[in-house]
Amino acid sequence: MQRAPLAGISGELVDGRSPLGAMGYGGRAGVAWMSGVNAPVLLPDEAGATADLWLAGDRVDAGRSGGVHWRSDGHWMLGSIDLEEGSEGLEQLAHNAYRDLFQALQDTGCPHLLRIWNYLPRINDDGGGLERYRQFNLGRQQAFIDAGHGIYEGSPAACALGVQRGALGIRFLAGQRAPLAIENPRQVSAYRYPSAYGPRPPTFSRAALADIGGGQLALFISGTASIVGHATVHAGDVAEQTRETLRNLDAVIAAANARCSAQFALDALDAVAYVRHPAHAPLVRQLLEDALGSAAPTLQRAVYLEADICRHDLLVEIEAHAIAPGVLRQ
Ligand code: 3EB
Repeated sequence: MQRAPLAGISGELVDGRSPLGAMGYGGRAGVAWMSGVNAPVLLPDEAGATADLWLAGDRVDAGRSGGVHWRSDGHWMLGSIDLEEGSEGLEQLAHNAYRDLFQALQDTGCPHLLRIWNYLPRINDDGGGLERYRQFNLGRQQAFIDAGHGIYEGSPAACALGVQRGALGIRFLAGQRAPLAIENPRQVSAYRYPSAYGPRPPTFSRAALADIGGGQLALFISGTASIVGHATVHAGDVAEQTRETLRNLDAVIAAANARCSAQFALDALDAVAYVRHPAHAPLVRQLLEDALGSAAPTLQRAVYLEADICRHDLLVEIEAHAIAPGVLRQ
């Protein structure tokens, strides 16, 4: 399996292995980036299935910045944080994690965040009067403010999923140029959610569009769910939630296409579908097939993971990325 690597590449990928690393799921040897994230793979059951993001470079440095382990080729940086929760609580833990994340950006000379994956233990549990996801949002936003980073337009693309147990796990990709942040016209920007969803809103953009060199653009689509405006729609109905999620993905892809010469498409993505209930995975896959056709690359490559979604009434969330030739329209 070979994927278009991000910029600054020289040399071939051999057996799918790159010097910098890969992000993917499926447990194939050499694709360990997301391992340690406690979100079980539900489908497909064949070994080797992944939704990969490959990076490669000439010379790769590895290092640590506080709790962050990173690898960087000088152009791109992949970072990884796993913090066990002690008595400090999730708000403080998230604050610490993101403080170190911003330090890693400085240490590696890759100041711009493109994409963040957040995995929170017991995301929907009560954390002493406030849901744990809302505690996380407090600590995350404060760390952005402390780092002098904006908390509205220009926030990185992200997802935030719940795992049953283990450490707070964060994976991220940074680079040397700021990506173009994309919002979804069907949805209120998450960083403008009203306080009914928590005292501080989440800090992410709906997607990020980045020039990765070599005439290629990368589109990173944040976790996307059955939210219209700021409200959850189709509570309790996984089928309708999946269809609404596909409409949201279509809309954010159209918004991205309006900002570049590339034509990204719903049926040609590397996607990860998270389902709250493992028994729903076959139905979600069937609905993707009904919508996209069985030959669609998105369907062929999709990986289905078990995870809790950041609102208790959401049953499914889909994140994706794609690479296509093109240039940005600023
Ligand atoms: C939503 O649209 C669903 O907190 O980083 C999606 C993507 C969601 C990212 C985050 C949360 C996050 O609000 C949840």
